Amino acid sequence: MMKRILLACGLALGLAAPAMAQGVGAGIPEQLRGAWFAGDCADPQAMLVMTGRAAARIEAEAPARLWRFAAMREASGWTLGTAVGSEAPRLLFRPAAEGLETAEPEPKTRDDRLPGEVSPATWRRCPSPPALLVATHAEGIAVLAAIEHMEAACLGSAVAACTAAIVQHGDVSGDRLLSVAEIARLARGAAWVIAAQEGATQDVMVGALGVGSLAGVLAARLLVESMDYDGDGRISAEEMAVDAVNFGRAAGTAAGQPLRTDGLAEGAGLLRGLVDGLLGR
Ligand SMILES: [Ca+2]
Repeated sequence: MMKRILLACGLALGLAAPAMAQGVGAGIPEQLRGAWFAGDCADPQAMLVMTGRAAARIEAEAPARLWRFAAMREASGWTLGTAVGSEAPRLLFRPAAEGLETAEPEPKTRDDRLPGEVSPATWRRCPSPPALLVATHAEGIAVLAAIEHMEAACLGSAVAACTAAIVQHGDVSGDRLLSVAEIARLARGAAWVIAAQEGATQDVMVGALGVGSLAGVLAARLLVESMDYDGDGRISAEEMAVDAVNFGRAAGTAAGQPLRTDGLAEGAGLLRGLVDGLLGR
């Protein structure tokens, strides 16, 4: 049953548990959020996207980087963000005349010596960034932001509040239900976030989106089929929470025999990448 609840609550990522949100305070200042570009706006060398508590750096050739900040504080005139992950990667950022400056300190640089021997990168706003860049990354960025909202709502909250937040932030059409397409969008966005987290190059990210797209639609269909109790083709927050709300009251029966679960596990496997997380598991 817990697995089911996890599936229900799991339209998030097997990244970090959201328990670390506590260290970022109000997060990245509003005026620094959004997309920034390095170089010429017509053909930028790199894009940096800042959300409430994450930064994603996408480059034409070099591997992508994604910092999901667990802690944020002032350091020598910069904001120092420390991200989740085994190496706790750090990113320094501050407003600058042109827009934004960032620096990625060497892992060995002590906090009291920041920024150390690195030259900062300068970022600017571009009123109309290249359409291909926008088309490739817009959905992933939107889902990254939605996941932050879901994590914030799910942290330490009851399952019903968590599922309500998943529906609220995954719902595109405004009917307060999740359709196959809306769940598939979350899956594609999750594939983007995972690719960025794993340091994929842009080419690889585009490929991952293709694969994620296919797997995402299958996983979304499976999820809808498995939880759409009223048969309207969409999932409500209540449908997601049904087992959790009745948790502890299901006594079961000794009759019958276990059904084959291989296929189920495989289907669930598609969702695994989306699953671990929102309830901090
Ligand atoms: Ca909807």
